[in-house]
Amino acid sequence: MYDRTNRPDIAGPNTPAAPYPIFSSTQVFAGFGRGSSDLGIPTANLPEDSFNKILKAVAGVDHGMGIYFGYAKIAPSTLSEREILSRADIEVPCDRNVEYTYGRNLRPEDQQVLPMVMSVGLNPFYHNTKPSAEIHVIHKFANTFYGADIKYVVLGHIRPELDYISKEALIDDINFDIKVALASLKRPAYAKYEKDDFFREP
Ligand code: RBF
Ligand code: MG
Repeated sequence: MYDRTNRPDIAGPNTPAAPYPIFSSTQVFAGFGRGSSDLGIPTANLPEDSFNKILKAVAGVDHGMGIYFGYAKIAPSTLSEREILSRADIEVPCDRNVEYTYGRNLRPEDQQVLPMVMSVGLNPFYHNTKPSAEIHVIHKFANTFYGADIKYVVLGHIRPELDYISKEALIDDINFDIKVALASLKRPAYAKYEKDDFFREP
């Protein structure tokens, strides 16, 4: 049983080991909006194939649904408006009013390679019926960026996905995940991915 009251400050070995690094490129779409409004921790929601890709990559080696860390880079969409609109899995139907800006108002500082924590699973606290993959980029963005491009590299696993007795307990654990991610990424064999060719302009 995972003990959330006695968590290590750092995750994984000193050098990323298989199946890491896991590289991926996709687009950001709108979720329920709970990350920002309910938790104060906004997440970039990814299409369902991103969830499948991570679970497949960690199958048999790691822990499946859970919390991961690495680096991410957000950029204005390179797709044409028509291509974006044809991707039904990016603009999921949701009842709230969401503005798709496709990352057009991202500032230069928002487009750097930034540390991230990633949640892959069913969000048991919210009783989601569909699995999801979402990334919280550890950075203060000025605007939302629905429809933007996102590139990310997953470098390790932090903990399994948990259910919680309160929202505050979930927020505490996410804040601890952020600390663990930052400490884990300080190690040179992890930090070097910030400069990886994968993140260079095409
Ligand atoms: N949801 C859960 O139900 N259980 C978790 O253990 C959990 N851990 C998370 C860890 C991180 C780093 C992040 C960014 C999210 C986590 N969530 C978890 C997902 C959270 O419920 C979700 O981001 C919001 O519901 C918005 O979609
Ligand atoms: Mg979200």
